[in-house]
Amino acid sequence: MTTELHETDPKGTTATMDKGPGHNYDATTITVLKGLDAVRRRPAMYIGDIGQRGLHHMVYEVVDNSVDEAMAGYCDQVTVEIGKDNSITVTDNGRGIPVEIHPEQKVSALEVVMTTLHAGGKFDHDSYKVSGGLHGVGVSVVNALSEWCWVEVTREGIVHRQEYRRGVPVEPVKPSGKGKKNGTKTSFYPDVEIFSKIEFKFDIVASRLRELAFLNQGLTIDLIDHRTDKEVSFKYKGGLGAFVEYLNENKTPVFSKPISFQKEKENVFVEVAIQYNDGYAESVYSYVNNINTIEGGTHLTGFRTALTRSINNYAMKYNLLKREKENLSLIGDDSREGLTAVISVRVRDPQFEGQTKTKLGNSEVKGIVESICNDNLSSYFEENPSVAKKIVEKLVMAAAAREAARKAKELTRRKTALDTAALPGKLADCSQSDPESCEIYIVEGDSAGGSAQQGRDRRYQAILPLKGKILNVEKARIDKILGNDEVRTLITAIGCGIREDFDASKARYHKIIIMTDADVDGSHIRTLILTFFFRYMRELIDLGYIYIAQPPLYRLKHGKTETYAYSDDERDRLLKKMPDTGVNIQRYKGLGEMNPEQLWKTTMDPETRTLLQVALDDAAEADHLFTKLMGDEVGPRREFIEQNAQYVRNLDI
Ligand code: 0RA
Repeated sequence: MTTELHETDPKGTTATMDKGPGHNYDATTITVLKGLDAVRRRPAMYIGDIGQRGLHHMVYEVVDNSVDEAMAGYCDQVTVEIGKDNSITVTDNGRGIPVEIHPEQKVSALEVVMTTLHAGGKFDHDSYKVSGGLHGVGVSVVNALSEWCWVEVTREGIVHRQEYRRGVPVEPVKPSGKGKKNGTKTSFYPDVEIFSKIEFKFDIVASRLRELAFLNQGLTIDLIDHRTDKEVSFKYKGGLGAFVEYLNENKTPVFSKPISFQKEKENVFVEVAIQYNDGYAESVYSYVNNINTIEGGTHLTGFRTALTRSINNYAMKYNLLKREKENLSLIGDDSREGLTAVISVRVRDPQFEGQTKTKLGNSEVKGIVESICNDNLSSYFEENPSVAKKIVEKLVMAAAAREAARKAKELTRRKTALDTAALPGKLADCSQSDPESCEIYIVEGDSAGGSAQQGRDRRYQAILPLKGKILNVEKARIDKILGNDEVRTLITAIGCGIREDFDASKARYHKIIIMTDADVDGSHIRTLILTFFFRYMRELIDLGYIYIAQPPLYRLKHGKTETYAYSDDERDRLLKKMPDTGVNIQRYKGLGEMNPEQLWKTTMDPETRTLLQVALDDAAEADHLFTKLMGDEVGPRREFIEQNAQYVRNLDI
């Protein structure tokens, strides 16, 4: 893979110039080529990375343009096809990208859109376009990073077509036939010179399309995978209400239909759906112009303030806050216990801030969202007193439990306040203390813990053995969670606190590696630990600190040579290279079967090990999955290993 294509070519033109016959290379063309060249030199700046994530961003970028057309009210059907060759084709029934000759650039507007950075929104001043964030970089970026690309626009009965090679037009836009329905069809094949591996994952694409269908009520999005003939169609008449029902699918809701409303005020369109369940976790997802704002922002703040306020107001008005003679008042945390909510806003000029540019900064949005939510929630509660009472009842219990939690938390806090003396006895800490170079292995069971402790490099590797299964945090309230020994040990060892005391900068290790057996039990324990991080230390996942160790499944021994296989495929491949007789195959059932040296060599040595980095590009989908996995049904848990694949990035260290 290479990203330094035109390193020796200062103008960035010659390498590609010969590929556009029929074009005169005036100043405009040179500018275009320079732009494309900039994208090809630094692809990660435009699409995030050149791995799996960036590859899938290419699809989202094209789809987003069609969804923009749907948001503008001109399109209700988008089809995404994954070709047998892993090419992508996106078709919509919108107005079609304009094809008229652009007055300044003297070429078709379509060509301008396809070859000029950030040209997408220029024709349409009134729409809610995205600026900043990872999406919205423009389809020209996809074009520049594609080996080939073509677009067919149907307008007024005529199909207009143009083809490109690595972003450079092959010919001017030409009529290529007749067509009845207006629309845009874009097809591309990502460039092997840019991307390390070109293989689209059905589940990853499907998750994003499902999310878009939830966020754009009534829009139909089809996904067809020609590699496997798998097809899905997403269309939700219920919009965000359906999204919340999906997130709560494996939970028990406190009332049956999500509360939902939508309203526009001062050019900000606000849509909200909420439902409480009998659990304790908060699952709130916020979006701005269809982008998941992982770090929240002014829209989320406005929503939270209004939620707490309107519930408190209702409860006070009807005198529902009395409990054992005490007059309680609900704080923000109480009002979000067991809450599942989605809030989506459309803002004309969104300002994104924060580490990952996923935090909405527009200050005017807070007040607008707050007032819309206050009005709608208050009248909903007045009109549905039985639902309102159920909510208050639940939250009053949360407030009472908060007191107990505070006491339990004091305990852990006091312990972390002291230094190493307070570290859990089971922790075999490393001798260095710079978090960036330190790692902690969370190991299932004492015997594997012993091997890991002997096999490790004690300078920078710490070992924490956990006994059996840790508490399922999905099913317990915070006071009980903090009462659990294994969980407390984990919190103290990592050192960054949880929830409102959480401070990622206090993490004592920047690699937190989960090492469990390669069997069903092991995967269950791994899921329990991941669920804990997901619910209580999410930022560590976002920062890329959480990893999964990959112990080998087999040892192949022939004479004195030992090799290890990490999958059935690898075992078969290795076996083919070995003599037919005298090969001893050992299947590892648990980490405990390896001696310290073997464990080091196969799983812990940074020179040779493979770690999977846990990545949550799609937190809502992960939430749905975790709930499903940790719920009462056993079936879904079995599929875990397979499904889990989409939440990890392969990382060879
Ligand atoms: C701006 C103006 C018009 C259409 C579009 C953008 C448009 C862009 C894309 C990208 C993918 N699909 C799309 N569909 C439409 C139309 C202006 C007009 O017809 O007056």
